[in-house]
Amino acid sequence: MIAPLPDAAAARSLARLRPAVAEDAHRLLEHGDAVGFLARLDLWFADVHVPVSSLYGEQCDGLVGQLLQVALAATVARPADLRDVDRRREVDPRWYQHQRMVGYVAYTDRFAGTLEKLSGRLDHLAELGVTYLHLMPLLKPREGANDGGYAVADYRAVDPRVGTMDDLAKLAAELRGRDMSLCVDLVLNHTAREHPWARGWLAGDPEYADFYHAYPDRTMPDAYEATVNDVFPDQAPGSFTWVDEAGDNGAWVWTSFFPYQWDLNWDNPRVFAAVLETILWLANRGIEIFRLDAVPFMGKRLGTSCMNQPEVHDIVQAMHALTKIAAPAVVFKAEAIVAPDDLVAYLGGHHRYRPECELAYHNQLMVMLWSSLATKDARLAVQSLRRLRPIPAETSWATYVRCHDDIGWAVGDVDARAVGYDPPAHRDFLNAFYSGRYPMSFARGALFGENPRSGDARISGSAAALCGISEAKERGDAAALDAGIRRLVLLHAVTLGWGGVPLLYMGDELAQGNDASYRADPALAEDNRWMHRPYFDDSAAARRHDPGTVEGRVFSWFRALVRTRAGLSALHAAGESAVLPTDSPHVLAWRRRHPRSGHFVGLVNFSNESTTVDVRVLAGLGRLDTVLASDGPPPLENGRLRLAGLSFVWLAEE
Ligand code: OTU
Repeated sequence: MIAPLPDAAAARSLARLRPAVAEDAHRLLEHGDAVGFLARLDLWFADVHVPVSSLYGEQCDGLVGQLLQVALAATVARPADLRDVDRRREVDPRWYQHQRMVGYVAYTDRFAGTLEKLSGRLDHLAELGVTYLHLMPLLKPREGANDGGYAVADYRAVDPRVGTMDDLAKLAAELRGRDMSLCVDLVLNHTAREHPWARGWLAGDPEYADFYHAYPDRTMPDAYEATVNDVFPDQAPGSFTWVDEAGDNGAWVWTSFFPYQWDLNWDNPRVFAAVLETILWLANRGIEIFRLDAVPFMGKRLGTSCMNQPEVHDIVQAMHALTKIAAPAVVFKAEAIVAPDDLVAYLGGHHRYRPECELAYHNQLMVMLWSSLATKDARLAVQSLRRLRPIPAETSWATYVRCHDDIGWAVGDVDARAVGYDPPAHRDFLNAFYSGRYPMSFARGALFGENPRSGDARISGSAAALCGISEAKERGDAAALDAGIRRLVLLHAVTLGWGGVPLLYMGDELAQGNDASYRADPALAEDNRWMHRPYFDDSAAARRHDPGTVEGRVFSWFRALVRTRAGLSALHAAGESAVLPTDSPHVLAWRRRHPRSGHFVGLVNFSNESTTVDVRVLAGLGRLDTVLASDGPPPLENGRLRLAGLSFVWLAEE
């Protein structure tokens, strides 16, 4: 006998569950809202049922029914203004793909002091053309060291140092009034050890039984650690922490990150339900985009890296579908900083499309940009980006140059070898280069997370410091400063021209350098990622319109890139990006097209020297005009386009 298709099982489960849900929906919601809720239930049900049954067993009607009750309760509690956003997003469900989308990423305290004061910064964002504000972790963290807020002690309260939950809801409403969406971090992989779930688990409260992974002795931890990567080998070696109060005689608790961050046990359906309630509660405060932190770590399987396991995708798919049923305006962004072959799955790109996150960080593009800048050579970028699988048409990359984390050199061995690099040697070179140890390096970064056993390390440092701007300022070298600014602009010309949602990292629009002040704070001093998490520099911002200053030059380029991008329909995320092979090793060229647009072509030259490419690279792409370029339209010489050193060109079919 052939087993029935999972979708058939889902259809039968829906038939069983629907009448009761429909009755409740009509009782609790106004007619129109109930009709909408049930339509979404029908649309998304299989995307709930299939992953939930693979996670928690085929007999999951009871659990699914309970999760639907959570979704319905959240819809009932959803404020009227957010239901209006739902209606708008249901009419335009791909809103996050529009070329006008531009994100800005900031720490509330470092950007503005408090949530209340952040209102005063919205003009700055509007001036930049920002439509999406990602505020770094702001839910109430544990006291003391808290990994930049990624150790949450209470998901339903805001860090008192920046404000209250009411302040957050107020800010979200103000942002909506300006057509900006609020994005907030949601840490799903772990809670702080001070979180009530952890306290309840320690106290033996049956409600929280099995909320965390715990082992009485080293047998299982050792078995897992044989294949698990150490995330913070120097600051927090190992992936387990001995907790005296756990169980009868103490236990080893799974802590992938710092010892005070306890990994949740997602094998437990009550963890799933508790997190779902949390997400929907926060969505009802006005958060439109959830950045799902550290998702790859949520599934544990012996003998694997315990990253990117199939369970992770089941969890996120089910969570996503339930969120869509309750609060259709909400979208998910995956923070999965993983190898290129594992990345596309977070956007639902499996053997079949299974909706998962609408957005995911384009870590590979980011890494390739920095690698190309150091080598002045684009061949590795061309090789790896060409090999990346296309993403589902409903989804979108979040492109970025810098973020709050270190840069880990996710360079695929296959790709590195294909262009003649020895993979470990290339990673060593990048570390030496960006930490400024390499002779003649223009970079002023620092090594992060050095692993004495494997020799691996990553890089900290602000974009301006890594691009050579800081070093040029130190030496007072005007030509080097020019080059540094050109590098910073060139990198952003790629992220803003790639299609998808570009994320600008606070301070980069003003070329802010490293900030050493963290060293004076004992809770931060050990973690040099704080060097690239500066305070917003008001004096630098005051110079942003002065073309004679670094800030003025950088800021005006950022604005030009954003403004030009907003008018280019080829940059709508639903189109595809394809890397174009050129005959200059220094050039990265890519083409975009949307079914309703002409072509767009971007070209960047990573070399300080000018270079030429055969103009036939543009053959068949229509009549392309320069819409923005660092040095004006590229001259044509004997059938070759000349690109100035460290230049970018955006071409579009008018
Ligand atoms: C994330 O990063 C956050 O961005 C970090 O700031 C946190 O410290 C961490 O989670 C813990 O909450 O390993 O080096 O594939 O790369 O989740 C940073 C995803 C990290 C991981 C990522 C993690």
